[in-house]
Amino acid sequence: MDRNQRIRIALQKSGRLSEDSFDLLERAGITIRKQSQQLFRHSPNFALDVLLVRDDDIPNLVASGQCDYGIVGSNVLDELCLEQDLTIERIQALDFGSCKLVLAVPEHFSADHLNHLRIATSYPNLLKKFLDQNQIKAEIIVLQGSVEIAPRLGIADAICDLVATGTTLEANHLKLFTTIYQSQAYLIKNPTIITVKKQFIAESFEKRIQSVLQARESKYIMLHAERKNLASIVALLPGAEHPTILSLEGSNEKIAIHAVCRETIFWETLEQLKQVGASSILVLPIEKMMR
Ligand code: PRT
Ligand code: ZN
Repeated sequence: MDRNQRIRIALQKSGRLSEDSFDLLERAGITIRKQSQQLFRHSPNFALDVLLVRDDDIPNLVASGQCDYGIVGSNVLDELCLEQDLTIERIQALDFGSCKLVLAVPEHFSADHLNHLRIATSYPNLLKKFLDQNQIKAEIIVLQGSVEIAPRLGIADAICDLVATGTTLEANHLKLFTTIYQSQAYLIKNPTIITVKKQFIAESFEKRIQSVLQARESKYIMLHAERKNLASIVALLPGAEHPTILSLEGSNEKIAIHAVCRETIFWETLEQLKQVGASSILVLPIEKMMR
């Protein structure tokens, strides 16, 4: 396989981002064999190869040019960027891997500040940035894992760790003090190494990823309404551009409105549409979308 004719992406081998990363490629029509034990896999239907690694290695693999792209949590990326100057472009926030970096304290903790305390974390740079910005003087204890048990072990008074559901905090008798950072997975890229030969493949790859994300958020809505209510109905459609208006057979007043809504359609919106005279409302998922 010619490295100059194919793009290479670094994905997490196994962990919280793996399944969603593979799923994203699959939805973009890029097949990667899942069953294989190989850490390096070629797509048979797109000029893309996948390198499976630990998530912590992804930013450096991209910055060094070993891989053209990567998918990694912004927590890992920003933590590293605070200590190294990395040549990395953030192409796109993906809609998975969401979590928060929080400060948490034991349930019985009653003070309203963290000054002079010991805080355990695997994210010393993000924590230091927050402490400096808020003029908090605390000691940072760096731990690579099991941060949540540090207060019980007497190693720290508080922790700074990632939280998704909050179950782990609760199980360890910790409570949220404050959130310092919001994270999600990002598609990242080395902006300097895509050669002219690979430019076309890279553009096509990015367009497909964008299309998948747009299609996921968007819905196709169809409804009937009286022509006189057209303006108030269109005003309620979230993110709709240029709806299609069709006349209904046998009626001069009634029309059908079809539109692509680029934002989530909530039940509340459907209720409001009914209130302004819409009927026969259908909301359909969009599988693919290219603009
Ligand atoms: O082996 P490798 O180094 O690749 O994996 P890893 O163990 O370092 O990472 P992994 O798979 O745990 O997480 C990969 C990325 O997923 C993180 O860098 C985040 O961007 C994102 N992510 C999303 C999370 C969580 N949600 C999450 N909940 N990363 C970690 N957690 C931890 C959290 O710290 C807590 O200890 O999961 C535990 C459960 O969380 P609760 O709040 O749901 O109980
Ligand atoms: Zn990791």
